[in-house]
Amino acid sequence: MGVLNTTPDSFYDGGRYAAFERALARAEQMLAEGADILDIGGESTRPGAEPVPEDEELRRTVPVIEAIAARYPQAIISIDTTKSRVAELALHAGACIVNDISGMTFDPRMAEVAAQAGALVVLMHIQGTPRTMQLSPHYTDVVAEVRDALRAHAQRAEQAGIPRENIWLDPGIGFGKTVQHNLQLLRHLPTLKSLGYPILIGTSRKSFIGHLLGGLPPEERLEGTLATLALAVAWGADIVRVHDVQAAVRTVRIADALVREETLTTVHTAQVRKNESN
Ligand code: HH2
Repeated sequence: MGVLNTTPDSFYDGGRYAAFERALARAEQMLAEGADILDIGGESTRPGAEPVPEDEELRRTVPVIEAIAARYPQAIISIDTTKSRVAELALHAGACIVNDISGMTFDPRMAEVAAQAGALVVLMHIQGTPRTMQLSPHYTDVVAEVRDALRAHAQRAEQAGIPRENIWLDPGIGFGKTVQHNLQLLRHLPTLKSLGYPILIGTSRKSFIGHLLGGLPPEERLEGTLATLALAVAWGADIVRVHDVQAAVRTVRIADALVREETLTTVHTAQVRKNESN
């Protein structure tokens, strides 16, 4: 899953793809580099970020989704949002996945919108909100608490009419977690896998990598990111959300070949296509 933020302020690609033509060119490049999914976001969720008004998020995302869907019909498009209206219009414009960092808890209509559209959902764990999440993350047992929260998110989604096979889970690396919490969650991915859903991991260029490397900025966190991807795949991750598609594809293909008998990326792509309703 390649990240395409049409925001002015995302922590790594903010401002790079806010212009329409630049966003389209980036989409084309990521597809050429082997991305199966493009995740389009119009609101930064970096620590301390303030919410973006719905109209502005729509303005940033919907025209880009429409244009990508028209120009690259093979692209599988995901909308990275917590707002049901944004999800609804993005699905109408050609997206088929809703990636919700709140696990569909911030907006009470989100599950209904996703269910009605037949969308696949990514349900992520977050402690708090982007504005507050890094102030003082606290868990007694981070792995058990995130597992239980993700199980509850999946159950709520199924009760709202989203079929089990349309649900992916994500522990939310960096979302209300210390460096140690992130490391524990990655190390214990098999515990999250035991819930029985595909697992998505988003470590790309995040601050725990910079921290572990003595304070490197986002621009210098590629190798660290690739190390997390290889191990995440070995520990059971099914989808990785990344800024650097070519490097990530090469890394996970080798990791996959070493630890798995089939390339699950292909399986999931087929699954999303099958579920696609628009
Ligand atoms: N991370 C970010 C945004 N969305 N979605 C999922 N499912 N998992 C993640 O780990 C995840 C996510 C943060 O990264 P980015 O989009 O690059 O930054 P920003 O929130 O500043 O736009």
